Amino acid sequence: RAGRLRVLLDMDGVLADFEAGFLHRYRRMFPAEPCVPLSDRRGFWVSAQYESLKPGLCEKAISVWESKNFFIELDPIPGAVKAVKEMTSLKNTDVFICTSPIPKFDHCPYEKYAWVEKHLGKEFLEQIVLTRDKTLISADLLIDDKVDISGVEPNPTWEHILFSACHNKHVELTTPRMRLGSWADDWKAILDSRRQ
Ligand code: DGP
Repeated sequence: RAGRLRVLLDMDGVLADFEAGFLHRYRRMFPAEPCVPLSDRRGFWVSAQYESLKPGLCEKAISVWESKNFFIELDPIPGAVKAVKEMTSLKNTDVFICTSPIPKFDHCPYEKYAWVEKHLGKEFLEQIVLTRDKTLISADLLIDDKVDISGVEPNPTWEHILFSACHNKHVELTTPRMRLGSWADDWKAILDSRRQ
């Protein structure tokens, strides 16, 4: 596949709105407990911030994304569906979804496939990569909202583009790392910068 650009897209926080979906369901499940408004979110780990708000909230937070229908009901991030379809139709471009399922497997992996079928279509089921270690997957670009992506491979082939999210907006990136602020930004220019 020489001359082709391979792009990995993270799912939660990049295609599916995990943070808004979490807050909405958490408030429904635990109306008497304090919560973190999205504007106050800091750090990738939702459970850690909730635990520091009040001891015991870590378990409650985890029970939210472990609940049935959590992942399938996530709304798409604005502009994501259109961007993925456009990206897929570009010449010499292979697009994959690279996502880490939670270890509790009752609902999450199934619902992630169902979400992709619902929002991107049956054909896109071929493009899904489920892995807990994204450093193993080779590509030119990985668009992901997690600041630190590490694993057993010390030198992943991809360049990580940080997708902006409520929890990483305030993180200062060491150059030359790149950010994609939203799907309204010029993601095509970022792809083109990696083409030979
Ligand atoms: P990723 O593919 O790297 O975007 O993984 C996202 C998953 O991480 C998502 O399904 C939910 C999970 N996640 C988010 N916050 C927490 C947390 O605080 N604890 C745990 N265990 N998982 C979390």
